[in-house]
Amino acid sequence: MKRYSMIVTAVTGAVGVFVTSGASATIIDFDNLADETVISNQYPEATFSSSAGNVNLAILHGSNHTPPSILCTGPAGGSQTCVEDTYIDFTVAVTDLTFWAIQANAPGVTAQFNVFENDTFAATVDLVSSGGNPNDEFVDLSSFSNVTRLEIVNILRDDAAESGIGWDTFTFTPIPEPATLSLLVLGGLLAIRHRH
Ligand SMILES: [Ca+2]
Ligand SMILES: [Ca+2]
Repeated sequence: MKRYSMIVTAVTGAVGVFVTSGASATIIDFDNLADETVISNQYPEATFSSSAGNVNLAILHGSNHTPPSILCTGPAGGSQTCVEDTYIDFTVAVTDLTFWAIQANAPGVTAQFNVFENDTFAATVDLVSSGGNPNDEFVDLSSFSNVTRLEIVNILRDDAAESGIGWDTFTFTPIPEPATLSLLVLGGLLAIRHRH
């Protein structure tokens, strides 16, 4: 009896730590990166990539949301254009995903988001911009759960009306991993056994 009690205490204690850390929101704002740094694997929660020959860059922009840096894309080794794809692979599936589209100046659908849940394509969501200058748009993908990948694609290529779109302040909550949930179940079983 005494041993079970100790195990239950240890297991529930560990689960408590995991659940607490898993439930808190993560914010990736690029503000710790020097101007024109290639964004790839600097953040343990997510890996950034782009289409062949292109990269994601942290650039100084004076973001209204988390200044001073935003994410902007462009050809590897070249200057930023902010019209290439951004792919984000989350280390642990996430929920409550939101972020900002920076300087979405042209009205209408000016980019699209391919959302993957549990490594499977779930839906394409349009960025519908109200347009104007300046104009940032809040992107709310919190209706999706277990998001493992986000693709930002089809950014409007119109130098006069749009001139690219940047991205900033990716906010999300990692979902506790299956190993943690197993611990939770184990803790529950031990607790039941303990009561008997
Ligand atoms: Ca920022
Ligand atoms: Ca723009």
